[in-house]
Amino acid sequence: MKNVIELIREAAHIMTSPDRTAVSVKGRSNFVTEADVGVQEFMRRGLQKLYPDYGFFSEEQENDPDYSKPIWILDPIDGTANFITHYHQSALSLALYAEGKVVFGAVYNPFTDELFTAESGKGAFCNGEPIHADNEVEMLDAIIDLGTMPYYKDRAAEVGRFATEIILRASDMRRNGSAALAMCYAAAGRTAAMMEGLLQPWDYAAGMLIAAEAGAIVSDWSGAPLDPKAPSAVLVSGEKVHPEILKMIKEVQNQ
Ligand code: 2AM
Ligand code: CA
Repeated sequence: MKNVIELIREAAHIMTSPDRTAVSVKGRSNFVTEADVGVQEFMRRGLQKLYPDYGFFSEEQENDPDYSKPIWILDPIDGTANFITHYHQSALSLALYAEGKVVFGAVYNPFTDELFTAESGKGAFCNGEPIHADNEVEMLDAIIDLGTMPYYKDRAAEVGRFATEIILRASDMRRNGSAALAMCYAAAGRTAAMMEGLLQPWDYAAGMLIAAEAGAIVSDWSGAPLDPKAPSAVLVSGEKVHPEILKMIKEVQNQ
């Protein structure tokens, strides 16, 4: 996948070049910039050249995915709101889905120059160094990244209840703003877990492989495995906190 990594790094220049943050709005708290489209088109053309037979599924285009052959799943910029405000927590997220599972994932933040990668069965890496989830941390000491689903305002009160319970039961809460990076940070043990109530395949397809290969537990909010073909709630966590977080989710949803 060396050629794909090179392509990703090249595409990410579009994110770091000035004057690319011109915004159009897809919905409330849901943005798209010139750079989103620029990165997508660069990747689409590049991947098409390298792998002419593979499909291409991406956030900023109409999709009619055919999962019977290998297909790329791209979020050209995950963390677009961060991108617009120069918060520097935004990443290109690319997964390859083949024969029923994600076989390759890469999440690249050009602002920190951190590249998270995984191939199935071969471990997970940040800039070539192996990463591991924190499978020892207990709930009391856990730092948990809670995605706030800002585009689903009807779920704001639920997010508030989760924030309260995280602060009470764990050590503290974080909110990165890029789901893909939040998954990689949990994969690298920088947080004990990340959770968000509804994400799209392009948000989590790469992160789910990176996290699993780093030894994290990856599931939806009922504890079931994730299916990268469909929108889902996402939980990535260390082993010890996983049952505690599933219990918290059940309790908050029954409140
Ligand atoms: P984006 O920056 O690519 O839009 C923020 O909580 C996280 O949710 C980000 O990773 C963001 O990705 C993603 N997101 C934004 N809009 C979304 C939507 N309508 N459905 C699901 N996820 C979304
Ligand atoms: Ca995006």
